[in-house]
Amino acid sequence: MGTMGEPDAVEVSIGDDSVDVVVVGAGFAGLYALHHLREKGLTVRVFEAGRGVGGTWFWNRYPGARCDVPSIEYSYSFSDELQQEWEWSDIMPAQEEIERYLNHVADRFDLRRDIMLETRVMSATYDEGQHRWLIDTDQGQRVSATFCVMATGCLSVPITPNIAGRDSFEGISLATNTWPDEAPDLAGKRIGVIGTGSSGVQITPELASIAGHLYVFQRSAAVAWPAPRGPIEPEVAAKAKAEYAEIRRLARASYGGVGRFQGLLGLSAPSPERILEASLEERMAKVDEKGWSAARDWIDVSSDLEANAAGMELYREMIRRTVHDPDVAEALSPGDIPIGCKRPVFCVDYFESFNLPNVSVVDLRKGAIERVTATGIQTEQGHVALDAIVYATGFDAMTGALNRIDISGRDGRRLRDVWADGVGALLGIQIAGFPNLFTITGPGSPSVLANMVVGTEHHVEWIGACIDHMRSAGYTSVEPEEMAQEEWVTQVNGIAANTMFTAPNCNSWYLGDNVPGKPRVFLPYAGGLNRYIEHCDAVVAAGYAGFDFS
Ligand code: NA7
Repeated sequence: MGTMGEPDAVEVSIGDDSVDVVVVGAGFAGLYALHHLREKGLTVRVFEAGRGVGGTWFWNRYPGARCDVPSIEYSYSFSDELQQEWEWSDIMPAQEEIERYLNHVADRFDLRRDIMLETRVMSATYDEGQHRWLIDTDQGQRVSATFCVMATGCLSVPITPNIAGRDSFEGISLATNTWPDEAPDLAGKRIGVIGTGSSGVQITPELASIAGHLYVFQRSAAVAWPAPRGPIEPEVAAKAKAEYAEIRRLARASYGGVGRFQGLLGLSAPSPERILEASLEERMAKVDEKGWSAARDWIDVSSDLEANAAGMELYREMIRRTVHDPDVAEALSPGDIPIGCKRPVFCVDYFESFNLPNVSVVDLRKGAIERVTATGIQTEQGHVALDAIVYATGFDAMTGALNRIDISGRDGRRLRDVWADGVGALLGIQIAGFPNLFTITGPGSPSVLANMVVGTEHHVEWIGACIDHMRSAGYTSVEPEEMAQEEWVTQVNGIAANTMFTAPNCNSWYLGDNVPGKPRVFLPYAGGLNRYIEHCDAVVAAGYAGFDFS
């Protein structure tokens, strides 16, 4: 195997320009789709824009990049040999380890011969007469396929914030989501990080350890939960290998696709106590006992806004206990957004970084960024002179990667236009009007609310079974019935309506708030991976109810 990002040269079988399946993307989803569908005897071609396989784990190679799901659970289940032979070293895997794992998978299952790297799919057009998709790439290829599987990822389109003067900066500009293989040396430099989502929070301690001075430009204070890190104990790894079947079963039977190791995420069920019935002393006693997780350890925090605000006060108390300077603690404290609105961030040494003399927070709630200058960042509060700016500003989530491709379905309808009026997909797997096009972890599926590996494996297997069904019954095309899709979208919206995800004061990338002009709708299915899988199984048992075959 090659080193990170440099796979050995392989012969790619460009072969025939007509295949059974085109898969777009070679991350977790695309690699498994290739393997699984190839095992069924289908011819598969994968196109991947990156220089290497790995998707998210290829692009996000910034210092500190790490998964927030335990490694033992953030791994493929489809091959027992693979899970027995692979050794995870860290409890929560770092980017480098996951990228190495995915390169191993590509080699072990001989996947590379069907993957065209550095090839971006520009358009996908359904030829109704032929019942085939025509896929065009930026390298000038045109391939026709019976099925098109979009394994394009949920967080794969970086956002370039529209900050005036961005290009005028004369120092080093970097982005976490497109971090170069060989980044310039930042040691001793004055560095500004913009953004305090997972990426900004993860890179902060790393940059703090090398910067002359680090300025963290914070628009919304992160709700970041210190989480366990470090090596996996050998006994834990050995036990996991012996019990993988049960670990996988529990994952699919859980809300978030993490079963056995839920405790590591602080996702265990809260105590049955209600914070609104507890005295201040009782609340503080819980902070003394449970630390950060005290804020969430009440049954009513996730369902009642007043209780949620009381939980947030305990969270702020933990910040005050961790950050020495009271003004800095106040600056790092979330305002009135609810716990559970934005995606939780897991962190190590994030708050502690602000106790270092070379780290400052620039609280943009007191005055926004006005522009980037040649020498730094001008905010309404003043100018900060910088040698480097790191953008940790996020992604056009869920729909961005699909809308970036010019997808035309039946009757020439374009996905971008269809979704401009409202995003719809049945089960997050297929879209009405786009026959034989499958989306892996698309909008309306649990996707980013659950362990992505479990979600992608489930979708790939569902798609494989659907194709088997079509082949055995002699069908040439499948697509959702409009009515069934509408009902599913209504169900997805209804579930989200009763959660903190859509509470007042909540803005998040789940809702598309971070992309100017994006329709505001909660995109993932919030009913739990377990319930979702049960629903998908019921659809199949009812003869693919809601799907139209011809
Ligand atoms: P996120 O979670 O979308 O975070 C982006 C951050 O950047 C967030 O704090 C934003 O503030 C901030 N942001 C974005 N644009 C600006 C501008 N123009 N000015 C100031 N601040 C800005 O992206 P990540 O890459 O950290 O994480 C994405 C997911 O990847 C994560 O949830 C994990 O699932 C893995 P805001 O909150 O919008 O006020």
